[in-house]
Amino acid sequence: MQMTMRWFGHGYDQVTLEQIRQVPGVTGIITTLYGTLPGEIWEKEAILSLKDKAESAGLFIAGIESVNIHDAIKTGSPERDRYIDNYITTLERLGEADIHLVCYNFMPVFDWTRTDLAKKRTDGSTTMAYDQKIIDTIDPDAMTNSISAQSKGYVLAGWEPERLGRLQELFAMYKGIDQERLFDNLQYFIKRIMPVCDAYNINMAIHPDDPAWPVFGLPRIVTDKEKLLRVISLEDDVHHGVTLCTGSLGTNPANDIPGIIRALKGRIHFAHVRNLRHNGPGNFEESAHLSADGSLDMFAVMKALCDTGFDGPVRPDHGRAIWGEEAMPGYGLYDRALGASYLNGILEAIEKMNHDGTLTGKEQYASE
Ligand code: DNO
Repeated sequence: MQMTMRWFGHGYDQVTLEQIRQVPGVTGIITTLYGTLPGEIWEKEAILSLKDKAESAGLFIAGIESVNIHDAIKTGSPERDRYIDNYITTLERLGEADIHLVCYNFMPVFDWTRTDLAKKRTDGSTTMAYDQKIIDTIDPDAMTNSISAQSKGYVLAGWEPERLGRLQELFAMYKGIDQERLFDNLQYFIKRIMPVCDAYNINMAIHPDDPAWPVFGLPRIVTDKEKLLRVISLEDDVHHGVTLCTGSLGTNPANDIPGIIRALKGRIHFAHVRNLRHNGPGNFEESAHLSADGSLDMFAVMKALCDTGFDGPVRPDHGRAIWGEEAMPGYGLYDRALGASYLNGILEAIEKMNHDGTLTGKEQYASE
């Protein structure tokens, strides 16, 4: 497993590559060309310069998160082929630059959704939180305004101003798009891009929907084991895989994440590992990574990833804002560095348990 951290690029991220390089065990970054819009072809020079920046800092690009999907592709509108052609060109260029992992999502209109970006916790830290009761009383514009007001001037991933300025138009585009149409449109996209993924050995890793249920009546198709298995079955090609995001799937307490990991064996190409605390139905907050601070068993998650032979990039995911750090909500350095160290500790323990001949832990967790 390669321990990585997400980095948004110069001018977007307050964290530097030099800082990331000093987090123990972190060797790679997950990054993107943040300024590009969905549907644009990525410039070769820009990809190579991003790669060069990572390598000059002693790191490497372990994957791209994300090459975003244009809404014409998600809705299956007549222009989709043109945008898929563009996507294919971007994939070719990434492959030529020796980059072999691309994370993306197929969520309509909104990417991840929160109602509070700085909820105060009892230890004085702040964190991102979600309460369905609040969503039920507001409209999408009100939620967007509230997220923008709390973003501290940062452009949040998935909340790019270009999209948010077109909310009504986007909602109109998705009129009549139900779950089945979304599955069909995803399949069409995957079938068209797989030849280039095969040629360049690029793993595509679809990100689950966050939270794992429909928001504002928009359909969501990547929310639980059954749907993930359906997603995978859309194309029998190993390059068509999943980003296992514990924070997204974990929003629904009914999701057994180690069980999902085992069911997706061989098709998980990337892992986002973080914890969250369920406060009630449809109500959660992002906790520290430590199992005891949240509702997820992080040891069981890491163990399931190891047992199923996952050896791709993993990253700590969102962190709380701690120690007075001024940072993009969810993406400060300190708590994510603590998360990476904690996950590395779990990995060391698993490795040593497996190598000393006592596989007790493995048996115990596998049988659950
Ligand atoms: C939020 C992230 C998501 C994720 C995209 C993948 O912090 O987990 O924005 O990057 O959904 O396309």
